[in-house]
Amino acid sequence: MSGLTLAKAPTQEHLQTFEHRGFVVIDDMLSIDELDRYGVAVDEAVAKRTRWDKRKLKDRSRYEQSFRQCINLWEDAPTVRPLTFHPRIGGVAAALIRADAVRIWHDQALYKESDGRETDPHLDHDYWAIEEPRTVTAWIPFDGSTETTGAMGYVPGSHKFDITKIANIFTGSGFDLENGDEARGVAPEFINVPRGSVAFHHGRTIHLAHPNQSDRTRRVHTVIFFADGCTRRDATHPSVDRMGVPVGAPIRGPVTPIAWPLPDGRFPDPPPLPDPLRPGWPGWPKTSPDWEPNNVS
Ligand SMILES: O=C(O)CCC(=O)C(=O)O
Repeated sequence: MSGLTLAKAPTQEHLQTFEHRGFVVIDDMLSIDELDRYGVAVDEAVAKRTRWDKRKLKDRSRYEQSFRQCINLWEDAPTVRPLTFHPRIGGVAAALIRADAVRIWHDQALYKESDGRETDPHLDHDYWAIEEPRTVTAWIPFDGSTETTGAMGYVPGSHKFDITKIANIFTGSGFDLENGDEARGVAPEFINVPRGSVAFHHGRTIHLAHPNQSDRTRRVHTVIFFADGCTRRDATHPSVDRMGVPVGAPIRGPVTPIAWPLPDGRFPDPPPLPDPLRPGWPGWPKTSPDWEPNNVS
């Protein structure tokens, strides 16, 4: 931690950086005590969700070799809830996308194990069923991140590139930053995030991550926020399908509750489990082995 007091609001410089570059790292967001506590909470939640999966890294799909992905841990892990709905993080997210209130699209742990491969270049917004590009992800590394543990890289300004091509990292390898034109020839900037800091990226910013060449898992929790009032795009995604939100309607309901400001200062209650259950989502593991690879981010 670089400061004595925890950050409460983004500075003008943070806001401008996010506006122009599509990502910003904000220091001193979480105390050592919080990192320790929430780190254990997410470790336990990930272990519980993935206890069925005895496959070695090399036997998983290419996508799954980038990280273990567990979505909406806040729903089945009450100890994770205070992190997902942390007012300091939600408040910063709202300020960055200039929203009076933000909802969560979903949270997710992204645990890149030792030898985990790189995260392929992509932008998130096209994977979601949100019409308006008023979205931001908080990327929270419990141990910080370095070049060797799987640091994130961002293409500065790419949130304004109006990219129409969709990067499929679930079955393919994402954008080709060297030969493709999506990144407009702009090289990604890789960022080491100090412990206690949080990296925020816009939903349309191209990003990727290095492989994990260390002998420890890169333990990261992320929360995706969107401005309250955003509407459903004509696309399928559990976050809206579970609530039956019609196309064009505001995305409001118990799967995507208000994260900031918290109504009455209370954490939201979890919604009913998804039906059917699916890998990586609340209620998993399924007992039968007929799982399918995750195909949502
Ligand atoms: O943590 C990673 O390796 C990738 C993160 C990512 O793609 C995201 O948070 O949108």
